[in-house]
Amino acid sequence: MKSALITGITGQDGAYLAKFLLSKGYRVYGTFRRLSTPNFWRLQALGVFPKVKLISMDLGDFSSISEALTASKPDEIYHLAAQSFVGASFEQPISTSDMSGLATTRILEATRIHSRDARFYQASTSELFGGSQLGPRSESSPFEPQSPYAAAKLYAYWMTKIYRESYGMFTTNGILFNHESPLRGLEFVTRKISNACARIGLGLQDKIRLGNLEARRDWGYAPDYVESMWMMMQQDKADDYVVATGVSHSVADFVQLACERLNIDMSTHIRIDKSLLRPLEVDRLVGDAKKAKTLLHWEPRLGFSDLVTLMVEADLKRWKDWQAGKFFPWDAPLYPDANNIIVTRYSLDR
Ligand code: NAP
Ligand code: G4F
Repeated sequence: MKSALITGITGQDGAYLAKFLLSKGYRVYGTFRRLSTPNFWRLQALGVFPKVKLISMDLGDFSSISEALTASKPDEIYHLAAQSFVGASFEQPISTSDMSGLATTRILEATRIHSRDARFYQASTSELFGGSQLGPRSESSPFEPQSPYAAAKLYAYWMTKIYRESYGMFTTNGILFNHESPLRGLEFVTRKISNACARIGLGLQDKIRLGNLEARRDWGYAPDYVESMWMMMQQDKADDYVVATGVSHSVADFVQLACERLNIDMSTHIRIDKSLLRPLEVDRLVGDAKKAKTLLHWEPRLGFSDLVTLMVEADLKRWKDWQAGKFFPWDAPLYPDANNIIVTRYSLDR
């Protein structure tokens, strides 16, 4: 039986990947960090919580990373843990550089020392491309990071390649474009919209405050994307792959479809909040996943319209079940009203 170690198993991708690897017969270990309140709701929602082995680890702590490797003796390491929110990276640029950048070197170094034969996956991102180019981005497109998050991830991308080329280790970069699901964190725009629309539809909320409605992203479905991670790790030779649907939509498109699904009048409920505009924006991102399609035989299964419907319906069902007094693993009732969160970096600078 193969063993896999997933850093960041409590996140969106970590939970879906755990479920996928269990279905493939892996023994799955996952790292979590100590919080004042445990955060295992995604693993519980997918029904895999009792099936994974959990190891406490913090990305800033080399000894805990080493212990995670020696305790799990992994054949495959999926390094997903990071400060993953671009917006927060402007508010916390120094810790983001550490957790989304330098931490990858801590894990690569611990892997070189303790698990040199293990295969290593780095959660790279379409944010590396940044910039203002119009066309689809592939593995050979130039990088032009536009946020502390993207700069940190670019460093991690290069370190992953450097360990491959210096030490002959199997290290791979999955350059994944945005992927979403009902398990997406509530601060990301898609889930913010699906959750707010569900609440508006039920009369629990009146307005959604958003930033740049014109930004365009290539949005796919997270369960499809975690499969590509595993496919990269099964190749004879380590390499880097772009994973994307090849189609981009604007934030306004997402809002419009979500509102249509629930018969909500978009103009009545949407408000633009300038404090949510980023100091530097990536206006549009669309990917060219030809290499992944040809060599990995990976294909996205769920399209944009079905993704919006799936997310809106999932959040609507949750709020209805909650109103009916049902108890189930879920994040939204514990989340503060977005209006109560001050976006310091942006509002102070404007
Ligand atoms: P996510 O839901 O935000 O999950 C991030 C994970 O990292 C969580 O388990 C989190 O733990 C953990 N983490 C954060 N800081 C940590 C620390 N200091 N020590 C230990 N663990 C820490 O992100 P995701 O959407 O699943 O994304 C997974 C990875 O792919 C990230 O590296 C992200 O940058 C990258 N990526 C994501 C996308 C996308 O569209 N989703 C696209 C490209 C790349 P808590 O649960 O305790 O917060
Ligand atoms: O949902 P977002 O916060 O995702 P973003 O910045 O594209 O980053 C996500 O995808 C990356 C892959 O490309 C990952 F690497 C990263 O970890 C993360 O998963 O924002 C999407 C777009 C942005 O242009 C943002 O400015 O939506 C725009 N937007 C407009 N109003 C908003 C809002 N974003 C958020 N979060 N909240 C808003 O109210």
